[in-house]
Amino acid sequence: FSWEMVQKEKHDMLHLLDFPYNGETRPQYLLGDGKITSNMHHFIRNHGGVPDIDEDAFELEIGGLVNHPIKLSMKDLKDPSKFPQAEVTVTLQCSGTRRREQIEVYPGDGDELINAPWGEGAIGTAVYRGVPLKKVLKIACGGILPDAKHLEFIGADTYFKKGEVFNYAVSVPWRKVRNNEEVLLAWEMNGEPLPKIHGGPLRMVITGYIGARSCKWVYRINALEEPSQGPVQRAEYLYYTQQIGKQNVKISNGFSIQAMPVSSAIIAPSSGDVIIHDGMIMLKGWAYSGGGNWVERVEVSPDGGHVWYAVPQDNMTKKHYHAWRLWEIALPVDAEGWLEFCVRTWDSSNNTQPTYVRSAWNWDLHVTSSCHRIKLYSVN
Ligand code: MTE
Ligand code: MO
Repeated sequence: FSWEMVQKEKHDMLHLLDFPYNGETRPQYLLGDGKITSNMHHFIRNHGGVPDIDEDAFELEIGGLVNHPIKLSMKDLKDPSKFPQAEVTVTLQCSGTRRREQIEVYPGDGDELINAPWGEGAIGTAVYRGVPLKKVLKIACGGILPDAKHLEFIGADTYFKKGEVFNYAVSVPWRKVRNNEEVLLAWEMNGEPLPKIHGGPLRMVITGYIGARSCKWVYRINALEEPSQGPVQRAEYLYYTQQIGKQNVKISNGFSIQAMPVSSAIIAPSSGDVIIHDGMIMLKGWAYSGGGNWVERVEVSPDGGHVWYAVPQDNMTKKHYHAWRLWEIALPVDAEGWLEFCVRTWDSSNNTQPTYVRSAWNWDLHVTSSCHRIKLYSVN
């Protein structure tokens, strides 16, 4: 898989890393067409190369603690007389979204591959079509065994760590899949065959969880008693308390991040812009909450968080279990000079965001869920 292919398939991304390819969505495409991010501009996050899989020869193997281990071709999976299909609008958010703000506080171990310096565009929303994994396990495998507590997904891509080669492998609790008809084995994205760079021919789509669990190029699923032993599951995507740093960081001190918390960002204007206006400044952005919560309320402040204005519900895309809401608001602003604008969101469980990024800081710099703050120069 070459850089030229990325350029051909994708253009106009913010390129973070050439290999493995990591690209961020530009702000103008985040606020693009309704709530959907186009395939051309959806962010890309890879740990290794992009496998070139022949869909006709491809088989998904399901094993471990299931009643009947089985292999399924794409033709089997796509046969509606075998498995019921579903279409779900899902926001995928990388747990590294807005990491740049944490890097400014303190850069952690500075590993660019694991801790890429994402801004506000490591998030995107697409309509995925596929089959609910729950149905495949029931219909094709006769269900899973009582001891199985986790489902492991193995991707066909490989990457190096400490001199060894690994397949990308992650797991989620079986409970998440059992309770959720919208966790998909997906082959279509926004009405097109799933692009190779997004995991084609087949990927997991795990609603409400960090992007990392939505394994691309999934070719093997195992029902297990314990979480996956793969290094991505065991050693990455861990949340450490704030006392954890270089001296005392060890895997057993972290906990595995699964559901995404409530978060939001101001996408336009950009921090540092000079705004010439007649007493109103227009702000636009996204707001999202994972774990089956939806966004109820978005508030914006023109003075660093003293006075807050609620975004009218009519100025937001509609409520959705698994997708963000895009919002916009014209804020009354009298003051001139540098002003700090910020946004905070409440979700359907009445969760809201930490006030400052310092409270969200953690060694691996995941889940920057604090109020997003930008500086604008106001000329009134
Ligand atoms: N699956 C495989 N096989 N390999 C990967 O590197 N990256 C994960 C996840 N699935 C990854 C993967 C991460 S960290 C994220 S955020 C999402 O894919 C990104 O999905 P996208 O590239 O389609 O936006
Ligand atoms: Mo991610």
